[in-house]
Amino acid sequence: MKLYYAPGACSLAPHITARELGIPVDLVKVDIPNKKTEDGGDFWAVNPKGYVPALETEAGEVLTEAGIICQYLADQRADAGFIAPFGTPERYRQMAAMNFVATEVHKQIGALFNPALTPEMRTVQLGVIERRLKPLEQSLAGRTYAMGEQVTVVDPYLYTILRWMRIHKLDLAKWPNIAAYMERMGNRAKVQETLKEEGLPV
Ligand SMILES: N[C@@H](CCC(=O)N[C@@H](CS)C(=O)NCC(=O)O)C(=O)O
Repeated sequence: MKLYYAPGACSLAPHITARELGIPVDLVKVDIPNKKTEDGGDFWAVNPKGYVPALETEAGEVLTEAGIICQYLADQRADAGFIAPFGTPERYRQMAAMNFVATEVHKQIGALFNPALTPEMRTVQLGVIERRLKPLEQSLAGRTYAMGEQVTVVDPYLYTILRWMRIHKLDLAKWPNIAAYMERMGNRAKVQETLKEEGLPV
């Protein structure tokens, strides 16, 4: 399988997922602004949406959307306990959490990367982020991982996006449960291996 990624981007989520599960993936780095793969290929031809991550499966199909790629990878190792079986209440809880990360955390924190963001819009956006982090902070109280005591498919995605808080200089001190969660995730051996592989600070 080939994972198209950019260091530190949301593609880090499926990359961590693959590592956690021992699934070998060939990494293909993408120059996002120029839509070129590292070997000079046209990334538009891989993903017409122009963004990472994209996963080319063994069957040659290209899957996109970070949360879906993470679930696809986890389903390849269904017996690892990283994802609940389809049709179970727990799977729907995990899917709801993945959707929350995708639409309410990823897209809201990701909006801060927009270079055209005015100071006024940044303030508005920070308010939205604050409202999304509040229930997250509450849900992490007394929990080791996003869904409970066991690490699941939700964690690589949540961790990847919350890592961006540091880039945007958003202080995690006011979110002690989130800060502790980030430390726990960051200390996982497979997470550290993945960060090193992408050339990111551990
Ligand atoms: N809906 C997509 C969004 C992916 C996304 O925003 N990727 C960013 C990096 S984190 C990117 O490649 N952006 C470049 C672009 O949109 O042109 C997903 O959930 O995977």
